[in-house]
Amino acid sequence: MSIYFHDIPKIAYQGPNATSDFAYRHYDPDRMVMGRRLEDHLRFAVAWWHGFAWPGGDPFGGQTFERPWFGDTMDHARLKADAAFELFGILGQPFFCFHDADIRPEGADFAENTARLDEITDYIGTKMEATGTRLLWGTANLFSHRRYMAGAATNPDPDVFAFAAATVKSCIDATKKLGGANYVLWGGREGYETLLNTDLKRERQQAGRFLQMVVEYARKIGFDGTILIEPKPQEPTKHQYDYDVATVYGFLKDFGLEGEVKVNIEQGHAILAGHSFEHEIALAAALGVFGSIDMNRNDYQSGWDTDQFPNNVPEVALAYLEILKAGGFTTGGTNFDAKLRRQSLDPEDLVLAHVGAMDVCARGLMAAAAILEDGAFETARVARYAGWQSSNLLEQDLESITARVLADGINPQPRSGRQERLENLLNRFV
Ligand code: XLS
Ligand code: NI
Ligand code: NI
Repeated sequence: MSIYFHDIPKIAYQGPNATSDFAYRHYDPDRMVMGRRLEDHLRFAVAWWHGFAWPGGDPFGGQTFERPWFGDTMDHARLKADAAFELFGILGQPFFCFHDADIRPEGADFAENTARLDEITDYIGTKMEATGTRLLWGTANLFSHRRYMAGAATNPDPDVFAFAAATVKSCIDATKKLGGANYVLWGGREGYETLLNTDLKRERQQAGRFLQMVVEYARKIGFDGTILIEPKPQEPTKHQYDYDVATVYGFLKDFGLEGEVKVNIEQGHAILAGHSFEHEIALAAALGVFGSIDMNRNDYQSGWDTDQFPNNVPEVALAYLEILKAGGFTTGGTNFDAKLRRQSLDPEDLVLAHVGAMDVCARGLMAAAAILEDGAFETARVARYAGWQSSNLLEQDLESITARVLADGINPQPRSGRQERLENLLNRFV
């Protein structure tokens, strides 16, 4: 029986000339690309929070969406889960992601929160078994409730640290119970508004010890998914400690966690940090910490984390190019941490947002694969660094190098970087 998405058909691949809105034009899950099914390359996930919990508010006005599951009882939570799995059945994407606060109503205290989380994850688990939809990652919402306004792990009040730690434990338990492939930590309130009231050094220590506890517990209970930090420079906090991939890597090194924790990189967060998405992915891959992505873009005029569905194939292609170069996803995937615009009231808006996004990503990934299979960029890159192939400079020191510069009369001649040629070449693929 349909809960919400009445009359919307299951979406199937119909090819680029399909006439219906309710069709995939490019996302053919079974298509083989570089030896792997497209579905297994992309590993799409629907985000519970934007799709089912977000009411359509903005700073100037409240709820615009009217969903039958909005309310704070467990009956509402079950209805929400029913609607979510109805959407998953329509889209046929393999994964979803959730925060504890998305799937259960807030209780009076930690014990009630945990009991409700247990109850609703039993319910969701049954639906997962019946449908085959899997959990890409679970996470704890440590930023919405007022108790977290001054941070969770980095709070000046140790009771808040304790409540957050217990909550994360309950969410790792729930993620393990549902067979989650990853567990994510995003620290929206882990930062500060003003140094006038902040002990930055202490807060950083608290965050480091908190993450060590998370890793210790996950390993102890045999959670075999990947633990991921999601970097973001600001919003909601003015300055967040997990600024970008480079900052997170330094933090992981500092607390001995670089072999234990990877990153979940979000397109919009990369832009907020002054980077491109592909830069963040390439850096994470180079440092051995690439894990997963949140594929949602910002509005480039407002310059804020507007969480829009992707709609730009060339942009997306560059991201998947770096992912494929890094060997593709292992436990990670493509999570649409993206919400509708607040005027998009209808059930079909939610369906079509995902359909378009999945098609854009499929085109991007196939373009990236074609670029790699063609090999022209790799040939150009190898040629650019060719001089290093026969060089032992990095084993020398400043004095021996100086002697060689003098003896050999080394006098370097600049060569073109050929950027425009490569940009033209790229446009043949996207
Ligand atoms: C917010 C983040 C958040 C995380 C999960 O900007 O993107 O949605 O992905 O807590
Ligand atoms: Ni975000
Ligand atoms: Ni995100």
